[in-house]
Amino acid sequence: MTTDIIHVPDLGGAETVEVIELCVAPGDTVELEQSLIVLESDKATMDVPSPKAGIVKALIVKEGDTVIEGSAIVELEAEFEPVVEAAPVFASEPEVSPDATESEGGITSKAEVVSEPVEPVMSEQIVIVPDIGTSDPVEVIEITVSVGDMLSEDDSLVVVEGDKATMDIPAPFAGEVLEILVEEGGKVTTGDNLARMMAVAAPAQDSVQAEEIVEPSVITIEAVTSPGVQSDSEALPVISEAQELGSPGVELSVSADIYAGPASRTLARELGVDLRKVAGSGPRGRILKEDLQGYVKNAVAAAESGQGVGNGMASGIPAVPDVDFKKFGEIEIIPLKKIHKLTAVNMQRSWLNVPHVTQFDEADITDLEDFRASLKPEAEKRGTRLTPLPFLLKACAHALLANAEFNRSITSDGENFVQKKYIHIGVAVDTPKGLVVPVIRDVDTKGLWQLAVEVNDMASKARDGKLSPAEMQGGCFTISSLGAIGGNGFTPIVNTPEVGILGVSKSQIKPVWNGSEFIPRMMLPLSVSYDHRVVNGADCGRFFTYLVKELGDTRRLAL
Ligand code: CAO
Repeated sequence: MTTDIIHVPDLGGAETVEVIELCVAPGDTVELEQSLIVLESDKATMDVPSPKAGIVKALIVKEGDTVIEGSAIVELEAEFEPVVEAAPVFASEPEVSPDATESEGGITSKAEVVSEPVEPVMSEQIVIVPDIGTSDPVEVIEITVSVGDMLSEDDSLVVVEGDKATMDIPAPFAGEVLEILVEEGGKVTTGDNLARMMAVAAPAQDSVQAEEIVEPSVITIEAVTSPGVQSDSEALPVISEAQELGSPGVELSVSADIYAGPASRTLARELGVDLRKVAGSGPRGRILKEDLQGYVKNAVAAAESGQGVGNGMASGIPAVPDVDFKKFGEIEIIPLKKIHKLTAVNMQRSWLNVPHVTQFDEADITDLEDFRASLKPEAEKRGTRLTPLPFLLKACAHALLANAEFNRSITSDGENFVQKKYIHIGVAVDTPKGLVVPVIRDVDTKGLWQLAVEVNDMASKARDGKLSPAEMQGGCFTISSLGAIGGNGFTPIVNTPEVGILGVSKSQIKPVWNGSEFIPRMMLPLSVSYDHRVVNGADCGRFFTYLVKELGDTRRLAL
């Protein structure tokens, strides 16, 4: 037995990465190459496999930590002498001696029978688009790697989307990405060049030559199913064509736009869980092992209580029946994009878990609008736009500071409130791809001009699809403004685990009674939805009255 410290291996170009999942706990027995932790950079997710079998003595990192190549991650009591000092994340398998036999101690392992680490053979390869089951060009909707990334075999290279399906094209071998030969938004078809890679292969298995063109061996295809058409062959032409062609490399598998790491996928296979039905609670909706465990727990509870698993969330709510709409007229099937699916999951999760109440009020923003109009020339000079939104952000920050119960979250076990001492506010942005919520940080410490610049920057980045996950995390409260679009009021859904959300509708001039006469005032209709487990109607009344007062007196916003 030896005690070893396992370090973060070569990160393939990434400088810092986040620990997003711990796959083991102290006391766990791990096998060679079993995942220890999962790391995520802004470009890729990678498992760190154990370079040896043994028992985990201690975890040196925790979820959310940022690490670099060489950082210590796990203390491991190895069962036997290591084969390699630290297995790289995407290393090829160590060579196994052909005459490997069971040892006297009864332990059979690759580690025992190999005496020397094997130098990988490198060869340059062009990866081409495999048989995608259709002759129509498909769109590259996501490039999941960057030049310099080290990939394992089957790691996703790009995601392509045809009319009826989304496909993940994985690396056909482990190696380094040297060049990406396609662009996001570009069209490709079977046989097109996709990427240039430096393949890493163990000599014994190495059957490819430099510059040889190889096809990815596996592609995963998501069947797009829709109500009433699951049994209709027309609905799945990509898959059925591929199957008819007998394409050996095509494997119907878990959807490419299911965001889950290898450890969760393995567990899902073991448990027989369809990952499409599991809501991910990790960053960017990533499905964690806990999500799978929760799903199975709920499914068992629902089955035992005789309830259905109607909507796939084990809620016991009867499922909406499938309808064959074709019976009633012409239809078109439009597959949901990943962002729509994530929004749907988040909305449903909040709607089902959070007891929502919505209250309404109006703010008199006549003076605010006069002040804003007077600042327009300066805004132009500064090269920015000053809409009502920065004022709303500032007013919400003040209302949150004065009503701290709105700046809380409730823990999932219902035992504690988490009181936040910072004021980060999300702004819902409507983009051509769907709804996203960038978060403006420390709103209470910023002036109107800075907020205007940040809102405009965030909204542009959101529309260009350039927001990083970090820029969409950490919100305490959200503003959803439909003011530029119209409407008198709406009931926004809380962006859980936040407690409240402000809905902003279109301002208009209304007659307001001042005690002796009606006078025209610019009134802004507002709604606040909140989690009734955390705050009650009186709390919201106080929060809302405070907010409306702030908006009615711009001098207060300067305080
Ligand atoms: N009443 C009247 N006019 C309003 C207004 C309101 N409440 N809010 C904004 N406006 C005006 C602005 O002042 C601007 O006009 P001027 O240039 O003359 O000043 C115009 O409407 C356009 O504003 P905008 O929409 O470009 O900018 P914004 O700061 O108000 O909003 C953003 C930015 C990102 C919030 C918005 O573009 C957006 O995406 N809104 C949709 C959010 C959404 O979809 N929410 C629903 C989520 S739940 O499905």
